[in-house]
Amino acid sequence: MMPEPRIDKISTHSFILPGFARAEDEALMTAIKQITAEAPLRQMSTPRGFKMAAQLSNCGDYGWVTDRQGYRYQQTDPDSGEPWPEMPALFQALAVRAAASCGFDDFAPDVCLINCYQPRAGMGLHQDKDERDFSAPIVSVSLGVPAIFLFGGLQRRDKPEHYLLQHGDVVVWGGDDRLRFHGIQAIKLSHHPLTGQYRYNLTFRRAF
Ligand code: MD3
Ligand code: FE
Repeated sequence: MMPEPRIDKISTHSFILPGFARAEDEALMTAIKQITAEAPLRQMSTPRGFKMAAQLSNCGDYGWVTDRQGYRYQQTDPDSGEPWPEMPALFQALAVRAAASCGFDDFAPDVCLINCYQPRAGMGLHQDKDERDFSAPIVSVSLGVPAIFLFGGLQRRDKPEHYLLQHGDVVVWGGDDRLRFHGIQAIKLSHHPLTGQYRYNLTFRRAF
């Protein structure tokens, strides 16, 4: 029998699905390798001129980018001028299934941002607010070495809760939680058989 998928509700409209993507881990990593061969992972600069710790790339109709001009979504890779690689059907189906299992029907992601964290890399507290409307949820898939994610409130000063995200875990958040501050603590040095010392995170969004 298929195991019943577990859903940990961490807030009104936020959910952790432990191991939800595990059965597809090798196919997901193979696709990540193909995408990043076309659109390489790179450390982008923030508008203030700092390099982000995580390396990133995208697939889908749009990609999230940052440089001296600001944060935005665009249809082309700024390094090559080429369109971002297509979002694999496997990615799309996983994100839609995860969203639906948390009550978000008809999720139609047009972006998959790929983050790659090396040991000691993290991501400071921020909101995801570059999307045109906030009615769609966001789905995140964690692969490789574990990370502690910081789940804050709607104000930067709200004290964040800590959750461990492990290989294959999926997080879905939307509705009242869509604009919560969140971040990733610096990754500890460890090893995962599929990813080595790295953590990969896929975030599926509806940008436009
Ligand atoms: C947001 N990425 O790319 S996703 C990002 O793991 C980003 O790479 C992180 O934040 C990463 O913008 C975090 C996981 C996550 C989990 C719970 C949240 C994001 C959340 C709850 C509320 C808002
Ligand atoms: Fe974010």
